[in-house]
Amino acid sequence: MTRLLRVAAVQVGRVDRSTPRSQVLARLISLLEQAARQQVKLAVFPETTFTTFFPRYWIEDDTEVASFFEKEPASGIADCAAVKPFFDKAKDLGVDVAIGYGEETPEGTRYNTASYVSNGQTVSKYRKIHLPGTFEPLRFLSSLTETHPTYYISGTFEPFSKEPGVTNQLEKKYFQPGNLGFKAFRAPSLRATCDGDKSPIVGQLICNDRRWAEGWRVYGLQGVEIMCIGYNTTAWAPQLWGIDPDLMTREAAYADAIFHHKLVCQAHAYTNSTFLITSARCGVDDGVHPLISGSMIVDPEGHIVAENKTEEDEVVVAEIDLDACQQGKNKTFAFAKHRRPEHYSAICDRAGVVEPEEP
Ligand code: CDT
Repeated sequence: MTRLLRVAAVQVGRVDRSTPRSQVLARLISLLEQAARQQVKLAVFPETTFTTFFPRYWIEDDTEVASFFEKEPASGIADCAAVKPFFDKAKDLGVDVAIGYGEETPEGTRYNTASYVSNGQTVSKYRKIHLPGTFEPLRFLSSLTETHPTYYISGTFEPFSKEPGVTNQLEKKYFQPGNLGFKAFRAPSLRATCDGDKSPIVGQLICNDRRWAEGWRVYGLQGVEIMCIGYNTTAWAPQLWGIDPDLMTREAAYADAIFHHKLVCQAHAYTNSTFLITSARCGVDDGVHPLISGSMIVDPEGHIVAENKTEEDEVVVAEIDLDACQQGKNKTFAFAKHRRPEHYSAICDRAGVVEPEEP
């Protein structure tokens, strides 16, 4: 039996700090229409899709910070006035969407969130758990190593002196860590369109989460078949990646960032026997902040079956057969037969490294 489904990784190009939401929405709606014309039933969009990737900026004015968040009503993001036209269009076209955005709850708590929305209803919501970066701008790093020892490597960095368009990564400042866990869910709307008797099992992660095996495995243990992951990955930020800017060109840094992106995506899709749809916000924001592309669809054997060709808005489409997940789930990664959780306790017991004693 085959369970065929047409899916898309929707890549979104340059969005500046000053780009109005209305302009972004018009582009997203056009991308939805392009996907629907290709009979796509599930379209995955990037992280913080409706705005630029604002955690790169040190912003003191909370009115500006707030402008990057959607005030999400209890009924879900599809009812949020500022972005409703996008979800109305997806509903009209019969396309399920997984999309990332800055969420502000009715109580005022802010998260880096992705919602899976079908027919105008939120089916599942994920809040980013691994928030990378710092609480304070990197130029203050050395003075903060004592107050925030968990997050800083000691030593001094002087990135501002080398790069005028320096990129911060202030997600710890702007977002609370996600509190919804790694919850897989069924997508019943896709059951009718893929030729099978079971609804696909779907999971969501956001950007930096894709580098951590832990979240993937929690989804793998729920039988996930389609992972949806949007991201904003800085293409040139030696102060973040720990690479000496004097030894590395921008081209080499970009290639390395793409290499690591593909390495983790393909490996984790393979070891959890799942398809992956992963979508970039890319381009050079404000003309000075480069983000990698690399939008792609990966199969459960870890192969890339479709990928982006540009650094701009683009719909990357593939027809996938969900039954291809069964080979890995039943053989190499038949978890119930081969896993040994009695030896994995350190993964849950601690966050940091405890080295063995010297003999
Ligand atoms: N958005 C996001 O999570 N970006 C991170 C950058 C890491 S910088 C240390 C990423 O993992 O791509």
